[in-house]
Amino acid sequence: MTLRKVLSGLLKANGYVSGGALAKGAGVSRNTIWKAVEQLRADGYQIEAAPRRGYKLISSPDCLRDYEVSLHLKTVDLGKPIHCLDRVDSTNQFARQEARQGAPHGTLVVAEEQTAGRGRLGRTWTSWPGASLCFSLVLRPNGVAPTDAPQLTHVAALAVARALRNDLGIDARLKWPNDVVVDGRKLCGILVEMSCELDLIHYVILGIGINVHRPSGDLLEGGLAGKAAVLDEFVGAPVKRALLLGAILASLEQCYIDWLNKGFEEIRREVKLLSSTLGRHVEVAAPDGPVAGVAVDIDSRGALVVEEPAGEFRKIYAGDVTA
Ligand code: BT5
Repeated sequence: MTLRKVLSGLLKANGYVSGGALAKGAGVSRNTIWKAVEQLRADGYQIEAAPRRGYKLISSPDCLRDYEVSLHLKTVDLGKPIHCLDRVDSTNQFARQEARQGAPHGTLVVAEEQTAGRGRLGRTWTSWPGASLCFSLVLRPNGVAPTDAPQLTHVAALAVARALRNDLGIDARLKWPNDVVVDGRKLCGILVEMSCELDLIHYVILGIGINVHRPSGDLLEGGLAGKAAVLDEFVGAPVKRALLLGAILASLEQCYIDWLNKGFEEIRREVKLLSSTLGRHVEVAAPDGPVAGVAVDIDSRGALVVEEPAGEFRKIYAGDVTA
């Protein structure tokens, strides 16, 4: 808490701020401020100290520590509480354990490194320590029917795309059902998992993985070469992951509340506008066999509607699209 308050004081000052003023703002002693500054320096913050002028923040590292993440939260529920982990098998797995033990709606789990990041259907999500943003949220959508929960994938994808478009000016598009793509390459994957009874959702775990920096070495080669996008390369400068996380959570909270209050229709309309799938000839690996045709719609339940060459319309609720 002290670190957060000191960092916040340094950021607000936008220049030098005295130790006395920081101490007053944080409600602690000047000695505690001195220790907090030393801790922040050890964590990679560059802080200048000058006699009679105080402290000045010169630069911040791209870190995902809880005090840095919480500083950029603009949400009411999402991100409260926060678990920032150095290393975990999968943030979705960790969040699920938390949810089972009663973690509240909005609980955020973010990790610097995932050792067993998951995609859908047992696939792997690859991430790189220091270069990726991987996080999961515990959601408790009270009153929503389990059959409507798959819409959350679209809600989340739209929220990520909106944040990237509005805050970073990136032409982010949505590839049905769970990818955010830029220039046809996958920048972000979304994994929605749910625990429910026939007519009651216990909780939903929403996991989001984003490639932010290009990993060092040849780590993006092999299977992901040419298929994965890296955010920095579209922004033209290194993106701070804590800031990005704050922007995505704000956007997500807005989309989520709209979805709860107004239903799926408005979200669906915007998803369709940003879709990179609609209007194209696609091949879909659907659970009951391959389907090929033109993707013509996303229906009121989030299913992809494909018009086959014979003129028949097929609704696909889950699958992988190759365009
Ligand atoms: C997804 O699955 O795209 C869901 C990814 C969700 C990852 C987040 S990270 C935080 C949370 N914790 C987890 O354990 N998971 C979530 P799917 O549509 O099945 O896509 C998986 C496929 O995407 C893989 O088979 C690869 O082809 C490709 N892929 C894997 N890593 C990638 C990356 N970093 N960038 C682009 N594509 C990737």
